[in-house]
Amino acid sequence: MKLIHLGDLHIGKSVNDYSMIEDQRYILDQILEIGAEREIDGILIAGDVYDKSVPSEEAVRVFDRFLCQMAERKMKAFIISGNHDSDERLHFGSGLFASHDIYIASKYEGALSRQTVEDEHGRVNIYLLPFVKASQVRHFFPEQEIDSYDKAVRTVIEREDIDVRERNILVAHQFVAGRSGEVELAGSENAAVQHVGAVEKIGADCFDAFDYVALGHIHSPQKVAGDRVRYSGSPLKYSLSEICNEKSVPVIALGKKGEVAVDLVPLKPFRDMRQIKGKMEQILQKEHILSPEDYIYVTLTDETPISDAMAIIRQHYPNAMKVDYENSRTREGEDLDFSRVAGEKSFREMIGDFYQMMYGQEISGEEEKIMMEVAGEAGVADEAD
Ligand SMILES: [Mn+2]
Repeated sequence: MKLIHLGDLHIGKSVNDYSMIEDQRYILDQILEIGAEREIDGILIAGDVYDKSVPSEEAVRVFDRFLCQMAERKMKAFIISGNHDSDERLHFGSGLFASHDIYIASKYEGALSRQTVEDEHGRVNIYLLPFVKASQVRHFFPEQEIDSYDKAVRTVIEREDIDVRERNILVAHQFVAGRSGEVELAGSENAAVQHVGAVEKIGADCFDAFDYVALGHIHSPQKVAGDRVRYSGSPLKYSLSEICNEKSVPVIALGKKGEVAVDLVPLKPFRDMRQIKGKMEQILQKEHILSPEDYIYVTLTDETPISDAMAIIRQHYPNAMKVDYENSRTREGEDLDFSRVAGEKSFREMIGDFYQMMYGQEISGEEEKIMMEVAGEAGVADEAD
């Protein structure tokens, strides 16, 4: 049996004010093509189907089309909610969709939804765990002491009657800490994920009963514990910090019990998100302009700032997202050891040095006076400083 593992689609997301909807429709079509080529039986979607709990009309249309195409191609779908999804809205129609082998679990109701599919090697049980917080699980098991996400997920799994002689898969949307070290964040997860506390981390060993765990929540593709517990990552780059991520879809081939092979199939986006670096003059040379429609992060190495740099760049790269500089001035800034500087200099001297660094000339008496007044009011320096 072959399955595709997806997560963090975030349909409807905008990045730096650019709507990703066209890119998302394109990548979902590509995923269906990969599925058809590899003759997959089903798709696991590990939460964050939508970017917002109230998705836009466009976003709903894109997901509706994806579901219909899966059904048309006789691919089964196993879908859970992520923290970005509304459990009620994602639940809509799920009772009817099940007759087309589209299974959606968007809310934990005291037991996991389990779907069993069969192939020549026997049964495969697919357990669907929608995104849960400790408080939601505590509600169903008031007698248990559930004070962390780890305890919550363990409680949920323990009460399932998992037949470990059969093949078992779990689809979940949680922050799972690997056996060795930390998971690598992509940067486009929401702030809550990035500042996740110990309370929200789940030990990977609670998944020992499963042959494969399809995780969502973290946007960088990675394995968490061996090959069989992994994050598929988002199918597209959703922040500039993901420029170096290579996005892919894991295709899981299940053989006999104990035989799991994961093949990462690279995805080719409609528009890539990438960085270009150089002097303005160079980057605008015709022969250097490749795939101008890409989402571009430009780092200019010109020594003098260029006014309206973004407007100039967008004439050639209409989807340029950000411009910054890397030159002797920014490097000088990096080299400064601020703690040492602060330890030895007065506030007045530091302001003078900073002004010199930014404008390449000495601060005037008038400007210095204003700075000292403001600093005095803010309480960071007194007049005598
Ligand atoms: Mn997400």
